[in-house]
Amino acid sequence: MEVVTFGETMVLLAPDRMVPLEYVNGFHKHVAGAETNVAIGLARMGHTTGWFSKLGNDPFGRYIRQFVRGHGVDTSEVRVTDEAPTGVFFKEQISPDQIQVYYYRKQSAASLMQAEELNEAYVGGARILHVTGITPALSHECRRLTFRALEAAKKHGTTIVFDPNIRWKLWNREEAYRVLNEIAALADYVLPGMEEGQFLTGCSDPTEIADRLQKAGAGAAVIKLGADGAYYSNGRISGTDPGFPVKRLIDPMGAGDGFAAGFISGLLQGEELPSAVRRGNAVGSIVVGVSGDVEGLPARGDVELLLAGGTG
Ligand code: CKP
Ligand code: MG
Repeated sequence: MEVVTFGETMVLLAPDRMVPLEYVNGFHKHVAGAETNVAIGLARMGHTTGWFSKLGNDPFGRYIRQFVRGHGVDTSEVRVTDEAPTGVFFKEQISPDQIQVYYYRKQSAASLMQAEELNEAYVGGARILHVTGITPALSHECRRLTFRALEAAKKHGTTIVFDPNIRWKLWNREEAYRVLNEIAALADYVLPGMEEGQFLTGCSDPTEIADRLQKAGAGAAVIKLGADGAYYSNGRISGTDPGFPVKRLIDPMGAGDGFAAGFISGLLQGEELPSAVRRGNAVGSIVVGVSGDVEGLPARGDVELLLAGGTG
């Protein structure tokens, strides 16, 4: 397997109209989870990926597994439990960039993942382990599982890519600060958004944020700047990739995961930091033009076209 990732994937119920949620009558069912967004994105670009989690023994759990597996992601390490239901969440979108989410995921099946259940060989056998800051926020055990997975990656020489993906609805600031910084220090690549970088380091400038993260132990830092692209540094090379103009902003959710998928795809192809970042920006800019988290993830050819200066 080239990439392994793990975390909670839920059914997303997205309203059929851009009005406050209390006025919505119809919803569309989607599958969403930062980690499966990345795994599916990578699979679509031709990479081998695996995702593990815990799903409820219910229709949504079966739907998620079939959906993820249907996109070519290995789900052999996914567990099923009778103890809790599969998590769901609702999206409220009043305008293209005004989005709120409402989670129904407390004590969900995924939050019952156990550190002891980790298949170390599965993580150690991958070239890259993708980790997000959502998983350690789910429960105490999920936090232990996250650190166990990081340990397994370290032990087997698996490269760690970390997206902090801070979700304020899931934990308090002190805990988030401590745990996410601890993970960042273990990672080969840290991919925060600007606000996340500011929170983690207390610095306001992308160059300072990247510096701080590296001084604390991270191999390289890539600070995502939204429409302005991304700043990157590994201590040897640094710079800003300006990104790609977005023709149609339909749904910014999943953009960060698209970036991660493109970036990881670049690393797997042996690209240097600047090209991998450019590939991340290319995928991110394509994803925001389509509604849904995974629906807009491009095939390899579409990314190459955009990188070559075509329309993407
Ligand atoms: O940072 P992004 O907009 O790329 O992440 C969106 C995902 O996993 C979404 O799919 C949702 O399920 C989540 O983040 C989450 O748990 O908030
Ligand atoms: Mg994100």
